[in-house]
Amino acid sequence: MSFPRDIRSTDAGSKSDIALANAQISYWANWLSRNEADTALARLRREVPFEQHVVRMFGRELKAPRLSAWIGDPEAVYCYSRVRYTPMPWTPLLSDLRNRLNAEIGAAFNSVLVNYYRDGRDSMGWHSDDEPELGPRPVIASISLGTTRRFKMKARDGSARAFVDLKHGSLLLMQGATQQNYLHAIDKVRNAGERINLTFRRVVSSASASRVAARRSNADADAAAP
Ligand SMILES: O=C(O)CCC(=O)C(=O)O
Ligand SMILES: [Mn+2]
Repeated sequence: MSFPRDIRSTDAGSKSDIALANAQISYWANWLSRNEADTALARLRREVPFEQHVVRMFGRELKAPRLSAWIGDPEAVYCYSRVRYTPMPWTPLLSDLRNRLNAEIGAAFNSVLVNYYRDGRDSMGWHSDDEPELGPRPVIASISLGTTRRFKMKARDGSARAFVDLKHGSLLLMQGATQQNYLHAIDKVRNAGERINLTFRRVVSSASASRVAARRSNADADAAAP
């Protein structure tokens, strides 16, 4: 599937900057048209080989409270919760989205973490996308599909909190010092339908990520708690 520019419903006015000190965050509510978003959600559910990643903590193995897939160029190796993930190959749809983002944002994404929240019991604990292999000041482009979920942010120093409700077809772009200064999370909620989130990233080195892996484990320990 391709997304020719002329069938998109996005208008430049739909971009909004989120005013948070020491962060650089923009949001496009309708980055994908309704049709594109519907098609993408249906195809990703069918085409992406989701797995339930295991997170290791305190000598125990727990299942992450969501399904995930790590997809990217062969060199984009990623470490999460002390597990090393070799990327699975791009699907045509994910490759199209990557190319479109790279062209529009001027980024060079080489990978995407696909998360599937089956319902409101699936979640993600507080963390930031600051794995060493993403380098300093990473650019993260997050596309949401399906049920709207609340993306919460809090400053590491406690000085600010904010949230954005990420709707079907939206794009959230985080860059600059955002990951350095803020954590983010998706809480469990009652009665939510399914949702897929894509976070496009650029892995610049496959440095050992044990420091962050430990922090991520703690985040998932919170999220996995009943
Ligand atoms: O589901 C979301 O909107 C956030 C996902 C996320 O933070 C991540 O994949 O690192
Ligand atoms: Mn994240």
